[in-house]
Amino acid sequence: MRRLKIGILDLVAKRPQPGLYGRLMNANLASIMPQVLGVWCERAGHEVLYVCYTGVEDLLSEFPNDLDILFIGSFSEAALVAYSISNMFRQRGAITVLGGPHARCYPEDASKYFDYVLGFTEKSLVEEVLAECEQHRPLGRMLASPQQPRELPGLEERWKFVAATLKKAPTVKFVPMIGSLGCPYTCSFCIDSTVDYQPLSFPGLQSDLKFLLTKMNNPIVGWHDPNFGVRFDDYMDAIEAAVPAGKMRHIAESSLALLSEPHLKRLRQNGFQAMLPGIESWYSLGNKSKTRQTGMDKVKQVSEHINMILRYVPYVQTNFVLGLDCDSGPEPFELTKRFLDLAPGAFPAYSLNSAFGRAAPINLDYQRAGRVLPFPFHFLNNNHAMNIRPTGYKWPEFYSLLVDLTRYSFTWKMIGRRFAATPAAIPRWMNVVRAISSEGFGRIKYHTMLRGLLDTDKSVRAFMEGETTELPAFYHARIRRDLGPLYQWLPEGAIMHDPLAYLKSTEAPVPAAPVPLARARDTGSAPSLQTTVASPGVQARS
Ligand code: B12
Ligand code: SF4
Repeated sequence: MRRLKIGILDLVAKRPQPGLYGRLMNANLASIMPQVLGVWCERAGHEVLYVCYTGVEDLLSEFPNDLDILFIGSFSEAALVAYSISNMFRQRGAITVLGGPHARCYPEDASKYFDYVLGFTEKSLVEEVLAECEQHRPLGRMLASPQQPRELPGLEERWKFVAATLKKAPTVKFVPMIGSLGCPYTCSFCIDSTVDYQPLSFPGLQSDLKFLLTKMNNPIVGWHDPNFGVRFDDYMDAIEAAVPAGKMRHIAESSLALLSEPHLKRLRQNGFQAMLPGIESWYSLGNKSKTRQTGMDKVKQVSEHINMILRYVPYVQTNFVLGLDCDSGPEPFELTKRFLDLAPGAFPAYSLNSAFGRAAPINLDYQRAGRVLPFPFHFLNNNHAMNIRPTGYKWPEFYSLLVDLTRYSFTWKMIGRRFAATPAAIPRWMNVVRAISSEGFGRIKYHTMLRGLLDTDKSVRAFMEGETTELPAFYHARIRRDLGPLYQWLPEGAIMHDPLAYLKSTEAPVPAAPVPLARARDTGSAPSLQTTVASPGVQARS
C-alpha cells in the first residue's frame, strides 16, 4: 500500500476563543481514540499529523492542503465544525472519515458529509479503510466493528500525541487513560447500557502507569472508563503494584454505588483527587446510585454519602439530569437546592435531558412519542438545548426553575461555602474558576436569555413546542458566530437533521408530525430496555 499522508483531528471545542475555564481545561478533555488511531496508522507505515483542537488553533491552517485522508473524532456539539472541515478537505482532494460519539449516534446524517463513518472501531477496520481510501459520495460508507476493541495501544506508543496536547494545557494537565470499555449496568439513557463490560489488560495498565512515572512528576491521570472501578480491587491492585504511594494522582467517573467507605480509603491511599458520581434524579435511576429512597430521604442519604466521599477525595462533581419524566413541578429543583445546602463541597453539574440519536434504547421511545426536537447538533451538549420535550413541565416553568437552581448553585455565598467545604487548594480554586466561568455564571446568563426568549420570541417558543421545524433566527445566528470563517464551508442543509433517523432505521411506524405533548404524556414514554436496537444501515465488519 502506498504511504498515505494522514490527518487526525480531535475536536474538543466547537468554537474559537474559549472562556477562562476552556482555556485552562480544554486540552485535558482530549479523547483517547484519535491518539490510538495515530498509533495504528503509524504502525501501518503512514505519515500522521495529529491535532487536538482546543479552540485556540486556526483550523483553516492546521493541516497541509495535500492530505490523502483526514480522520475526525467529534462529539455531536462539534458536528457542524466537523462537517465544514470535511467539506473543505474533500474539495482539496482528501478522503474524510468520521468517528467518535457523533458518528455512533448519528451515522445516517454524518454519511452525507463524510466518505466513511465509523462506529465501534478496531484496528482491522482502520486498516480496511486505509487500504480502500476511496471517495463515497453522495453517501459515505457506514462501517462498524462488531464489538469494542479487545486491546488498545499502550501509553508509551500514544505518548507523542498525549505530550503534544498537554503542551496546550497551561496549568493542570490530565493524562488520558482507560482500563475498561462498556458497563455492566443498564441505565436506559446511556450509550453503554447495551455494551458489555470489558476490562482491558491489567498488566498493560501497570506498564502504562510505570511509563508515565518516567515522563512526569506527580502526574494526574484522567480515567476515561465509562464506569471506573467496576472491578475495583483489580484496578487498585494494578495501581499499587505499579506506583509508589504519593507519586500519582487520579480522576475518575464512578457510580455512587461503588464508592463505599472501604473503597474510598483505598482510593485516597492511591492518590484519587476527584470523583464524578452520578445522582441523576431524586425520583428515579436509583439503580445507578444504589438508593432505594426517593425525594427528601434520598437527598439526606446521598448528601451524607457525598460528604463522606469528600473526607477522602478532595474534589467531587455530582451529576444531575434535569427534566426527566419522573420529575414535575418545583420539587425536584428544590430538593437539589437542599442537597447543595447539605453537601456544599460538591460541584453540581446539571445536564438537560437529551436524546443523542441512536445513543440509547430509550431514545426510540422518545422518538416514537414525537418528543424529540430537531435542535441542530451544535446545541446538543446537555446544556445549550434540551431536545426532549418534558412531560412534567411547560417550557417557561422549566426554564424559570432551571435559572433559579443555577443561580442558587453559583451565588457568591454558595461559591464561598463550596470553597470552605473543599479540603484542598487546587480543587477549591478549580471550583471557583468553574463557577465564575462558562459552567456557572455563563450558564446563568445563557439559561436566563433563553427564558426571556420563550416570552419574547414566538419562533423560539413554537420551535420548542414542536409546532414548527423552522429554525429560529437566534440559533442560526449563534451557529454562524461560533463557526466564524468555517461557516463558509458548512455544507448546504447541514444545519438541520432528521431527529427520527434512528426510529426510521428500525422500520417502526413513524409519527407523521410531532405529537402534542398531552398525548405524549398519556401514552407515556417509559424506559424500555427490551427495545430491539436495529441498525440495518451500518455494516458490521469482522
Ligand atoms: C469519558 C467521557 C468523557 C470524558 C472524556 C471526553 C473525551 N474527549 O473523550 C469527559 C468527562 C471530558 C467528557 C466530556 C463530555 N462528554 Co462525555 N463521555 C465519556 C464517556 C463516559 C466515555 C467515552 C469513552 O472515551 N469511551 C471509550 C472509547 C474508547 O470508546 P467509545 O467512546 O465508544 O469510542 C469507540 C468508537 O466511537 C470509536 N471512536 C471514538 N472516537 C473516535 C475517533 C475517530 C477518529 C474514530 C475513527 C473512531 C473513534 O472507537 C472507539 C472504539 O470502538 C461517554 C459515555 C459512554 N459510556 O461511552 C460520554 C459521552 C461520549 N459524552 C457525552 C457528552 C455529551 C459530553 C459533554 C458534551 C458533556 C458536557 N456537557 O460537558 C462533554 C464534551 C467534552 C468534549 N467536547 O470533548 C456524550 C456524547 C453524545 C454525543 N453524541 O455527542 C456521551 C456518549 C454520554 C452520553 N450523554 O450519552 N466525556
Ligand atoms: S452506570 Fe454509567 S456508564 Fe454504566 S450504564 Fe449507567 S450511566 Fe452508563
